Amino acid sequence: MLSKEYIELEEKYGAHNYHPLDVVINKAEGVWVYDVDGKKYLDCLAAYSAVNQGHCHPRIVKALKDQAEKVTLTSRAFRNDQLPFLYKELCELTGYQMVLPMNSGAEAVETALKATRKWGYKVKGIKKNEAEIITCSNNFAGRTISIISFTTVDQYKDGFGPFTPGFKIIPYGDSGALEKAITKNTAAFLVEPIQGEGGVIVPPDGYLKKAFDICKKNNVLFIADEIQSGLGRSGKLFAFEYENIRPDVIIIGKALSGGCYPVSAVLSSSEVLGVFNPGDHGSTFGGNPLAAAIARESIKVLIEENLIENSYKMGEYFRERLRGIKSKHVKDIRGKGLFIGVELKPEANGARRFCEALMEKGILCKETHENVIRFAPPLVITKDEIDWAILKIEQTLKMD
Ligand code: IF1
Repeated sequence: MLSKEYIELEEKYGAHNYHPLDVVINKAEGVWVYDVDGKKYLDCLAAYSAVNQGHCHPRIVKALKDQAEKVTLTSRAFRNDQLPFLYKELCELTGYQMVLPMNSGAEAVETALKATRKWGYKVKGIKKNEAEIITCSNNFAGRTISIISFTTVDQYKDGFGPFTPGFKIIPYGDSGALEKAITKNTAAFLVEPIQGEGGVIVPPDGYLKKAFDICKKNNVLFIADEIQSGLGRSGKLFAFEYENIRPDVIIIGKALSGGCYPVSAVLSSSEVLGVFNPGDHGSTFGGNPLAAAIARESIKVLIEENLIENSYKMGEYFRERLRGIKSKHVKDIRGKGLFIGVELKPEANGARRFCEALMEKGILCKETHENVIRFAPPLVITKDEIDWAILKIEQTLKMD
């Protein structure tokens, strides 16, 4: 079948909530993906950082197959033999005391919002239904009604109201605004240590530390959404480590399964996650043995194959090579580890056309916020592969 025919089928029967590049992928391995015509591409999106370990990592695929032949789903009405080990291994790796597993990132964000609201009532003593959560402009945390209630992108809200109350939005990167926004009803502050969808925005040095200290001073929980920035993407296990803080709550997803299955989780103290009693919260698939087995192996691969270190080193190298490209279109090159944004000038007429040109040359990227090209390949990428990519990126950025 021709790629055009797949696209027609998809457009005819599927809801049009996406505008993908017209590449139909049917095979992938490591940093490479292949389309139905057999053309090979370097994947510089890595499924929005879900495929940090590389596509179809043999160890993760094996864990998936082995577990799929044993038991896939018990529901949480019964116990399974994988989940306890996922809990223990996650806590030992991160130093948190408790884990609550979900599936999608949005569900884990919702879980963190519920946990911190309940903590606000039961532990902090906020009056019933008065809890507030402070979030930042330009955030992205998912697509549920509560989460879009605090988006600052009009399109994400348009037509979906009424919205969930209880959120305040302050400018990202402004710790003074946080201090002013906190009241006695503030339960938590939710922040991405690096904003992904926002355009790979790295906040000013010291911001996270200042915000964290302000939260501590006011008995407000600091929630780090590490769904995209976490698990090695930024060159550290978690992006908050750059500022030596320990958030009260962290949210992870995406690469927790190496892209092989939807797995997400909230990690925190027993004081916070301890607010949940049986029946308060849950999910049919959350914590299932297939998810747990895949996540366990995905974490081991990340650590044992030194992917976090590789992300740091290759990220530095990638940015250095990008800075060496002379292009009239480039306004800024930024990021940490292999979480890289190239912001184009407004006169460049948008990043989409550059992503389309890169696709023609065998590199898959996705623009974000109109004028930012994001480069976030799987963390297994090598120097040679970056050198290969740079030649193509250079040709593309030199277009008119
Ligand atoms: C889409 C962006 C990336 C996230 C953070 C929570 C979630 C996400 C920091 C929710 C999800 C996604 C979702 C995807 C596109 C994507 C994205 F461009 F929108 F911003 F990655 F850069 N917190 N990010 O980045 O996780 O429920 O999707 O598992 O098409 O909506 P999810």
